Amino acid sequence: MKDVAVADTRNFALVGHSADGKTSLGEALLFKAGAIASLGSVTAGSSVLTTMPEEKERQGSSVGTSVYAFDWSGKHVTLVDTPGDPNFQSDGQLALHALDAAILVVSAVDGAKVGTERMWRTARGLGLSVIAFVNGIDRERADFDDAVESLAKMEANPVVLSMPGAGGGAVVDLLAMKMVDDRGAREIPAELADEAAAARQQLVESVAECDDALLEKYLEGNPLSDEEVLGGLVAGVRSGKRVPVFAGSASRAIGIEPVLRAIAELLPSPEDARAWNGTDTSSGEKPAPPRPDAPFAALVFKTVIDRYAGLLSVFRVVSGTLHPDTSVLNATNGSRQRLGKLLLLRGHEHLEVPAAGPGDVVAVAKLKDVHTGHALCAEKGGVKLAPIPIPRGVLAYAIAARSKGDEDKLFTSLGRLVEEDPTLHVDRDPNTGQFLLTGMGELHIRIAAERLKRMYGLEIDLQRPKVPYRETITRKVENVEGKLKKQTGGKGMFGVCYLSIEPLPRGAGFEFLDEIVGGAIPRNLIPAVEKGVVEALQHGPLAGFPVVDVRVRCIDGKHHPVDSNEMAFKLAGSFGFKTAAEQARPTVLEPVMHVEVSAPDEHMGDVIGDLNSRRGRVQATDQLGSTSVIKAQVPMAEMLEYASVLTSLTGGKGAFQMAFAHYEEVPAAFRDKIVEEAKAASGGES
Ligand SMILES: Nc1nc2c(ncn2[C@@H]2O[C@H](COP(=O)(O)OP(=O)(O)OP(=O)(O)O)[C@@H](O)[C@H]2O)c(=O)[nH]1
Ligand SMILES: [Mg+2]
Repeated sequence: MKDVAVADTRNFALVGHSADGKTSLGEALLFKAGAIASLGSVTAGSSVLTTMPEEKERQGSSVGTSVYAFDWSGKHVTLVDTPGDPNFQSDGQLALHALDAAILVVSAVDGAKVGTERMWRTARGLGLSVIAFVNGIDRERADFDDAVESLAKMEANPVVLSMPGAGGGAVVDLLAMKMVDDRGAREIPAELADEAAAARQQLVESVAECDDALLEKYLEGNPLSDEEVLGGLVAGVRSGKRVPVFAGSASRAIGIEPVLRAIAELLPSPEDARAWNGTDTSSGEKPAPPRPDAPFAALVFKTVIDRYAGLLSVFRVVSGTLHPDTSVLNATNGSRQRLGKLLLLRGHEHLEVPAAGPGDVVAVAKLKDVHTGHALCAEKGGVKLAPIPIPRGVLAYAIAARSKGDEDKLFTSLGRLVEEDPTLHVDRDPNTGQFLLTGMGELHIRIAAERLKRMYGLEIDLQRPKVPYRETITRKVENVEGKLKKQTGGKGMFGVCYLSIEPLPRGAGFEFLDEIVGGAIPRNLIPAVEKGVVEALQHGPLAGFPVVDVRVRCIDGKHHPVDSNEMAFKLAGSFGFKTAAEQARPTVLEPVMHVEVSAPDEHMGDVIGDLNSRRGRVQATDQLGSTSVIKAQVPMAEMLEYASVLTSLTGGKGAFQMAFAHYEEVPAAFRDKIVEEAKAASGGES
């Protein structure tokens, strides 16, 4: 990296749907590039990209991104393997925000799926160059043409650069017009010659369409030279107008060489890749294209806890050249940072390097106040990049240390885990005092629990996610007395307030109005009444859930010149509200979620039927290629185990996202059940 020019630097992420062969392709690329001596297997746990024990336990299925830097044919390349499972896909999306290109891995058997399309849209949305690898051409039922067609349906404008040959044991490279298999390149066999010639013509035509000058030449009947075809392709890829498609088998390392060449020849260098979001503080303009002699700027897209090195911040240098032992600024939170050694990542191995320039990915250990998503910049400013947005988790589980002695450890260990994975959140439930761990889905939380055990020896129990219910009132109640009168020894406590309460619209929260006239309650003691009411709001009259969407008017009161004090009016306010709320026909509110389900068309009926049975309201259905997207609102209580339901409804081809929408009144039949359960739970605690 020190002596490699920016023009010879490449970085890309391997993205796609779960289990379509991203990690296997990464391994095969490293093997064919000579970066590793033998081809490891994902399933056997011997891939250099399978670094976490949690991955080895799950047949190599990735749960986090892996970074591997290698040199090939004069190019310095950084490969980032990303997970396909929706529980962990956000890790890959963070990486895309920091990289220049993506290789979209598509199954030759199923074609593009929900996860394929999601990552394609993210990559394109960010302006990355994309190439596609149709993987598994050796498999029974593989259909390369169908897979290419599925890419066309999601508007990727595929252009085929290599096609399967010899029953999936070789590919025909349509740029070199050679057949490539285990033993190298050779002439295209006669039985494939016609098919290959037709495919080559399609390729030339598609490339010519990207460039007016080429198109004119082509339409006039002049053949395009190899250089012109390559030039047109480069323009097509870098502008996002074309997605070159390669056929192959990752696990058998077939069809890999043409992909390596495409990385070197078609993917952009950092200088001519995407534009960056941010401001150049010296000019106030958008950042200029990256240069090695410009001020330093970088984006942190990953944080890992390394067994030996401790916390590692992994970042992509956007501009400038960084050396070890340099002070920089965290552009996102303003903190000063002293960076120590620069580490190049090769799976779980680190290699100290003397410098890192535009396009390079390096890690630095033990930074404080630097988190995933943050931007770093030179001490004197320069380019301040916009931070990477962090997706928020949606599902909260109550957690507790299994053994009582571990409770202190729980908090610190969770803190470190959240450092590593910003899509995890820890909160404390104000009602129960329990710790809540929020993540992207059930599997995300379970893997987090496994990591706590492995790294800190801490075992935790997960309880079914808790639904944050609320209470509210449904009618107006006027002039309710709240009174405290007490005589102990010579000293008394006295305070009386009269409250009127009424419902407010959903989401309005709480309002307190002071309507006291004539000093019935002294001015300075009215805030005490409000404090008492706010305290009483924490535990509703029905089931003890917090009360929301209510207006409280304090309309009258009584006081005593000696015995009235803050404590007395606080208690009076609290009693008054409790009495009033009980009379105001209280009810329970539940959170309703915006849910977006994507699934292949043929499962749409089942998915909608199931959502209806979950008290869901379907609001819209959209068509994205052969995928249907269903938008609905569904009570959170009905969605707690939806991930596994959707998997069985769609044979693993569906995906969903959800986010909080609003609170709504629970139907009477459910309300009674919720109240009963809450009472049983609080009875059990005391
Ligand atoms: N027959 C065949 N099997 C393959 C091929 N590529 C990968 N596999 C197998 O498919 C399975 C999944 O491969 P991975 O490389 O782990 O897929 P992935 O996309 O990284 O999966 P996630 O990280 O879980 O999203 C493994 O069992 C591989 O051995 C291929 O070209 N042919
Ligand atoms: Mg993987």
